[in-house]
Amino acid sequence: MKIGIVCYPTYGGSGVVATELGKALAKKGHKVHFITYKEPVRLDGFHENIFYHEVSGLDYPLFQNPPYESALASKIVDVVKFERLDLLHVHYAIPHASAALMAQNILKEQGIFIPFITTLHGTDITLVGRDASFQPVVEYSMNHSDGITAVSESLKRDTLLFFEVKKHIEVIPNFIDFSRFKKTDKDHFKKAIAPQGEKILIHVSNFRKVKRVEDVVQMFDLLIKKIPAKLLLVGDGPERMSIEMLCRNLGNCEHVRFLGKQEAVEDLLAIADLFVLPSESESFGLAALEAMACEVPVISSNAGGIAEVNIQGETGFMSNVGDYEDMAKNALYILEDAERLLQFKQNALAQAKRFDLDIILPRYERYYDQVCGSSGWMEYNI
Ligand code: GMT
Repeated sequence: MKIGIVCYPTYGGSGVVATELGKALAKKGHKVHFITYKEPVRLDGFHENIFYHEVSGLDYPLFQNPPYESALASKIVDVVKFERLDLLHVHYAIPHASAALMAQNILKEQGIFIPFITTLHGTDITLVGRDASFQPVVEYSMNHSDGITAVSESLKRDTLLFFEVKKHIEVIPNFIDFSRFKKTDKDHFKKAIAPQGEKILIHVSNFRKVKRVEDVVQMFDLLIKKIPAKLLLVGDGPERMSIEMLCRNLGNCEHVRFLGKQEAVEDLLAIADLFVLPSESESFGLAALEAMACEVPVISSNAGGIAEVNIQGETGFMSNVGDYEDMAKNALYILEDAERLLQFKQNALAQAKRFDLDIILPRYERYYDQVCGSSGWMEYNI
């Protein structure tokens, strides 16, 4: 198939999933065309089946904000026509679903029919999308998508709660590529971070408010009063400064390392004993799944779809949002007993295997066939 993928090219989860999906589809022989405003961060190296089309709009003095959605729709029209795409797959509803719909309508008038699938990732529904400033457009473009997928049952429920969606929503969870995310021996690195054999906790996020990174620091502060430990904070974002201030106020800076944005997260996960994800809202928690694939148990909140990934008392523990005392208690329970920690690590890996790329990718392919077949648009496109 010739598939157009529209996504955010940044470090965010939706862009990562879209890029990894595109790469995997390309490996299986599909021609994949990425349509984004910048080359996606995970789109490294050359592949004969991968193509990249940059969206660039005019920066005209009249525009306070350049109208990206129009530029994107125009680019989609151009790529679909020139490359004769069979299907568009847009990740993150805002503004990708409405841009795809606009492009579809323009192309229809020219006798070209292109179905599009919208994949909902999380904040496009739970936080931003349901806001009155976007809600009608998101609802309309979902209802006019030829297919909709959500990354968890929880996100599907939220979508049906906040929007009047008349279409079926197919749940296809996030996936993990075990050729990249697996436990490797990084002992020299472990010794550098934790020279006295301290336990290593890790948090990876975009440091947005919704991630509640302050709870990571608070739970860690309680934990180090009981056992020696180090905390790695990976990523960057708007909350970074206030988190640094919190560490200073708590006086635990010497045990906390801010590592900023890191490309090879798997190397850091390789030395970690616990992953911490206390999010206020989380549709799936891809970062937690990546940790589990590297045999790292998870201490998390029970928000959104996290429960579909982290199994209570088996792969880690979940607490109510904001209850960092309970998170510290659970972390101590796992870490204080070596055998128990090993069992949790093994369970984490076993659970991650359920989300193996080799299992999830065919589900997308089947859904593509189903949507293209049932839209009746495939025949127009040949
Ligand atoms: O919040 C992020 O980390 C980025 C955000 C996005 O849409 O770019 O991630 C969302 O999509 C990921 C991939 O499907 C999910 O694993 C994350 O749980 C989800 N984030 C939230 O719901 C807050």
